[in-house]
Amino acid sequence: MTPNLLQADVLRHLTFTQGKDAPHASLQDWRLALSHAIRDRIVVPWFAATRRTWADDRKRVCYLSMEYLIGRVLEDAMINLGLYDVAVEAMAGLGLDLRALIDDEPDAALGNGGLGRLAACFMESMATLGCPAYGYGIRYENGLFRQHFEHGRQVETAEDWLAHVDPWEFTRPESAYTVGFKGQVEIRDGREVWFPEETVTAEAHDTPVVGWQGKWANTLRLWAAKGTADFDLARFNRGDYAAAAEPETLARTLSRVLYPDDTTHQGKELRLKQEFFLTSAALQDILRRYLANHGDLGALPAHVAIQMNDTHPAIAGPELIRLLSDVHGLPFDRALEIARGCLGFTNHTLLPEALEKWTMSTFGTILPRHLQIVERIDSWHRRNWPGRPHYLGILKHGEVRMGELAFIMSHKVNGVSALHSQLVKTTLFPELDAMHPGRIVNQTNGVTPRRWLRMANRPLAGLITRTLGEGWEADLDRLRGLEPHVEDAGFRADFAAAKHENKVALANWIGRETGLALDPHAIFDVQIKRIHEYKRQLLNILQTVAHWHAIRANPEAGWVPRVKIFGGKAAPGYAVAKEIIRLINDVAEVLNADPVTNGLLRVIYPPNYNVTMAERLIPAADLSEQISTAGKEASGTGNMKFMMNGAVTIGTLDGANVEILHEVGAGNFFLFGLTADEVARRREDPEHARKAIQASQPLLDVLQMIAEGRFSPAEPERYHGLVHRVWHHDYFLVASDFAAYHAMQAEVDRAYADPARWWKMAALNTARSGFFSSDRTIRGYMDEIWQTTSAL
Ligand code: 26Y
Repeated sequence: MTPNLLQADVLRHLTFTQGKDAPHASLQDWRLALSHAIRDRIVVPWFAATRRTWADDRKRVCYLSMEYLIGRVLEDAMINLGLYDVAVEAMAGLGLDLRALIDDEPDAALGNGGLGRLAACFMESMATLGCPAYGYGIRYENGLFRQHFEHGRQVETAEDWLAHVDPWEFTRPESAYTVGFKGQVEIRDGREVWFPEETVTAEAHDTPVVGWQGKWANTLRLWAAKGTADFDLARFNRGDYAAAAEPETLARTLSRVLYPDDTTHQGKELRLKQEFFLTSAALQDILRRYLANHGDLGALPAHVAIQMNDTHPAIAGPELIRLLSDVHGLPFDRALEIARGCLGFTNHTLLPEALEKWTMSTFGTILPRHLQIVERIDSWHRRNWPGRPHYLGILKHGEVRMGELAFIMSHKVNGVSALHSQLVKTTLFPELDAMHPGRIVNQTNGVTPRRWLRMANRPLAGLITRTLGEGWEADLDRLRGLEPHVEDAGFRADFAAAKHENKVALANWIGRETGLALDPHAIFDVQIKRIHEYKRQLLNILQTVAHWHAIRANPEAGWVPRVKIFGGKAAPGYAVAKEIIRLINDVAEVLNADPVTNGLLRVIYPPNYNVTMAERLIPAADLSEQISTAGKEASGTGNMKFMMNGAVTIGTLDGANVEILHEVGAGNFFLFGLTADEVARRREDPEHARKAIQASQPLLDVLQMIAEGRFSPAEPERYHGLVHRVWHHDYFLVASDFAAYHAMQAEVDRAYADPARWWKMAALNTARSGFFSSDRTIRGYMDEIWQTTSAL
């Protein structure tokens, strides 16, 4: 591919796909034309991969996920195809700046946070590894809401990524399935038959996902909901226009919006319908494809592995049984065994509020046949494991418990970090683990180094290639080869220069966005993730205030300048998280306006954190904040991205931090805080918070200042509730971990003030991050859960 050839392709698409003449083309027209030209190049390996999979009759992975947090596609696709430099030249030849075109693309934000971003990294790694796979999801018209701040408060507005054309998708009106809801079950010819009362059509939209160097491509198949009932022409002719369109409108609500909660399950009917919509369409698609060249459904598990991304698609168990038995005539027990042979379940959270449960009445109304099947699964399980404790079961207290259902219907259940998998065994499913030893396994999460290092951090990626040669992107353990170089002052200077370049770029962007000037020599200290009490942004902001207070008391004490950067959204209904957002913004306003301190400490909270913003922030970070209450963060994946990009972690022994610490070594990680066991014990003391506050003068001062309205002078009592919570309902142990965190932050300052020490730590973080490539994770799933091999 030469720049001239690409240019010709772009002009052809501008003319014949966009229908635009170059002199009248907008930036968006050019972006779409370039995207189509790039997509053409993906189609070649995509077809080849599909043909190969069919020809070899290979086992396929079907990944079922309610969320895919993809971000932008164009740059990633160009990098994986090796066309980035060609594109720079091609577009320059047309008088266009490639960067501007890349920045014109909206983020595909079909996810809330970690779970959705993990699914996106997995899709890329499966394509890189040549693991034949389909990702199944929902084509939400409105992805995760946009966030802006009004007087410091989060305000949500609808996101509309599909308002403009999505150039990456292929619409497949011919691949459509009917999905039913409600209605009755009747016996016909001795078999249960479900007669749904409502039906919708699931229409497939395919996006090819290309792997590193374009050797393989898989499909992300997203379902859009459409009405099945014919448009009511009679009503329309009578002038009843709205009613005529009603069935269509109702159906479309199914793929209208992404639920913006990631921790509180609310039992909403529409959510259950969305989950069934995704799952049923995917399973029908899987069976259709299988039956196209196989007759024996008994061999299904040898040909498809179906992975449930958390419990959200856990209705897959009963639905697969229904399709196999009610539709294809297999006996129930046989159908159950086949389904279990195909299904795997990944758990992503220990928080009880996030575990899905449906009242039997909601469940039975929407999915009457599935409720019967769930009852049979539950009694099958009780029969076969007679020692099962009476309090255990899928159906308990009038509820359907999706965690138990997913567990029982899977041949493997996995957690997402070593600690988390251990806690899944001991706290979430201890009885089921004892009944089914070996079913729970661990697959520590990972992230794709193509997007998160090669693409997001060109300066560092360039240094790595100059030092190690080409090809490390698909063999990340090779980063270990950097280790000997960290003793070399010249290499450390190069490493620091790459970081500095990213910090300057970030400072410029923040300057443009917020008007605030940042000192790129300061420590860039970053906490970006969903806002949640357990993630403890509150601990961070309280410590920031303590630090400010200390600087004010003694401004000439030789402080190391710091920029505190926050990013993240709160679920719209999560009041405490929203108060924390407001507090961060209020504190920022006071601190950034303080002439005594603002050369030494700044607080920045750019609104609307998303994948693209993460790509700007992570490469520029010196310090990665991973400070959750131990035992609460299943894994974390941001922590891995920071490590790869040469940021040092300040963190607790939680989630994958444990493994990061193990890889990087204690000398290169700022560890503090209670362990998961200690957390549990500390909570037993009802006075834990009061004692911790009274033992720490800085914390006492900070809480006092906030309670007095120092950061909310117009409304001094604004944070009384929040401060009261820390004193009296500190479930997440902010107070108990404060002193250790505060002390460790001082240690960070000392380390940063010694450049030889700091840059060695930073470089070792990159050098030892190879384990956290999602390629390693996917290989683990392929070997231990899916029993599939690479087609490459
Ligand atoms: C049912 C609904 C309330 C719900 C929706 C989304 C429940 C949970 C979620 C999302 C959970 C999630 O994102 N969990 C995160 O998964 C990451 C990938 O495994 C982990 O790294 C991270 O620790 C975990 O919080």
